[in-house]
Amino acid sequence: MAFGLESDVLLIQKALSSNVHCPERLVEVLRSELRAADVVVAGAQEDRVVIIGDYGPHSLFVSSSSPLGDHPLVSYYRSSIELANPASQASTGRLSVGALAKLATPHMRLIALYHQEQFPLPRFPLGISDIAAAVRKQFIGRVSLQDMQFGLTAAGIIATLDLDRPDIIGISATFGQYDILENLLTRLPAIDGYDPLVVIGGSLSALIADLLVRRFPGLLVGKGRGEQTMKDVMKSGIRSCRSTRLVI
Ligand code: B12
Repeated sequence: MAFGLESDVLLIQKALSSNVHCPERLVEVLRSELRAADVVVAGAQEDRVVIIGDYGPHSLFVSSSSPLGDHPLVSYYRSSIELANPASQASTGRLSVGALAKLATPHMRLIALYHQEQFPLPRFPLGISDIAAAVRKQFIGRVSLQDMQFGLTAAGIIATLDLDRPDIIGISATFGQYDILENLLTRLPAIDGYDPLVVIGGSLSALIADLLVRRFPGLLVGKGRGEQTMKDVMKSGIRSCRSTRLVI
């Protein structure tokens, strides 16, 4: 079969299940294994779709659960997608260049802070996990996560931001984490030629929102549930607010 379609679909399905917690790594694996440039992983953990935009003259679509024709991503982009086999979980087809770009950008990085000295026990980063799932279900842009509990320092976070340059940064701050937040927000403007939209949320941010926007001009502070806020931020097209001070 052209391009070993069956074996490529198997490879994608295997990679989907072994990288279920890390869509970023899944993209890397598929880029290297399939020698493809346009690889997009969309949707939340339980219902992902892999799209290989440059699969020969076509695109290749593989869903982790439902038949592609029933997947909400396909309904959302219905005027931009044509599938050869919508009743299956894998199909070749076509996707417009505009839709592919909309699925891949902007890039939002969500960061959960951690202070071992303040709270040494492990915590599930529920705030950023919920926000990531909600944003991923919107099928606009991509989301990556960083949890400081995996041994990251503030300097390490700044270094990866410098490398990855996400368009939007969301930081979740709770009790006892002001010093790390301050550390990050003070270092961020020192990254040369980088002006992301920075949104802060979580219980501590809500409590000190006014102080934060006075101290760090250009910051957006979300005082409520972050799911809708970050979905709106993704859709809004706002990519920098250096001159604003906003609490929403
Ligand atoms: C469960 C819980 C815990 C669990 C955590 C379990 C886990 N995550 O694995 C445990 C028992 C470990 C815990 C510990 C502590 N907790 Co506690 N905890 C809670 C509780 C009851 C729920 C938090 C939760 O998980 N919510 C569900 C998730 C999905 O929501 P969320 O994290 O709040 O995130 C939402 C929003 O905040 C917002 N958001 C979050 N991040 C971001 C980022 C952006 C960019 C945006 C826009 C929005 C946003 O959107 C999210 C989704 O809707 C809250 C009270 C409450 N009802 O909220 C207290 C609460 C968070 N805890 C509190 C405290 C004080 C503590 C401790 C200091 C207690 C202690 N003395 O040891 C420690 C500190 C932990 C730490 N700093 O690491 C305070 C924090 C006060 C403050 N000013 O920050 C709270 C608010 C209780 C209170 N009213 O006093 N806690």
